[in-house]
Amino acid sequence: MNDITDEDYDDEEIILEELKDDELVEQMRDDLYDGLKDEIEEGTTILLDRGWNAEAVLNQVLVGGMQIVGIDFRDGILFVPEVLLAANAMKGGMAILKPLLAEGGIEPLGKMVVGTVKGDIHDIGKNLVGMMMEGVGFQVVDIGINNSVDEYFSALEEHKPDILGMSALLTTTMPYMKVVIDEMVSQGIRDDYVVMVGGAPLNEEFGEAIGADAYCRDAAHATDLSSKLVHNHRASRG
Ligand code: B1M
Repeated sequence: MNDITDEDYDDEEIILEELKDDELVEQMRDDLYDGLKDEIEEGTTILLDRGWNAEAVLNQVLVGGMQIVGIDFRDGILFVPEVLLAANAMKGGMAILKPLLAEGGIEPLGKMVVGTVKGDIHDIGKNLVGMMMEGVGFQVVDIGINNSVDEYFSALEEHKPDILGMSALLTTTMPYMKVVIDEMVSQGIRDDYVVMVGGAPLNEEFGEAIGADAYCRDAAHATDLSSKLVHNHRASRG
């Protein structure tokens, strides 16, 4: 007689360590979707132990998984509480990857103040940009979310960075980037900084229209551009 019931199957525990790499990646994407932070941390550690590099774990597992969450959020399949749990799980994995992504840097190439604009609390992309910038050797001052013009200006005054980085994920908050840049122009400080902007709803035309030096479609693009922009900016100022 077979004593195994449906409940036994439901309760069957998945041992992440026993999965092959491709199965583990699939499982971690499911776990991210379900907001299981402990499992994401464990899976991240397993992949690193198996020789995966931090960027591959970040892009193939965490960012890839978050894209699926984004699509289902857009389509009304997931709601804010579930997305928050997924974001929290992603942050757990990112915290493990952060020191490894930062290892690439030798001496600071420059300094960046980065923050999400007023009215906007999305910070995963901004955090990722900060981590990747640290990874290529920039010193990063992260001023968090929901930043007003005054808060950006205080940070510029205090930290005197080469780059001001602004992030926005909402079509309703992205215009605030122009408010900040316009105020920089009025105060005569616009040319003291390289201004980089990014976030899912932005594009190249928007970046140009608001007077930013660069629109960055993703964190890798931000790191690619930043050294060149800072170099040119310093050269132009003698
Ligand atoms: Co929000 N949300 N959300 N959300 N959320 C979006 C952005 C949305 C597109 C979802 C959707 O409908 N498909 C939609 C915006 C629609 C629009 O404006 N057109 C949306 C909405 C509507 C909302 C709320 C209004 C929902 C509500 O309450 N009804 C609300 C707004 C709250 C507020 O900010 N005032 C809200 C809330 C939330 C959560 C709190 C639940 C959570 C945020 C958690 C957190 O960040 N701590 C959340 C999330 C997670 C998302 C999605 C699903 C994922 C965003 C993300 O983290 N992506 C998002 C859907 C989506 O984008 N697919 C969505 C992963 C991240 C790595 O990518 O942030 O694009 P991203 O960053 C990239 C690039 O854009 C770029 O590099 C990064 C890395 O490669 N980049 C920069 C970003 N900033 C940069 C700065 C740079 C350079 C590059 O230089 C300085």
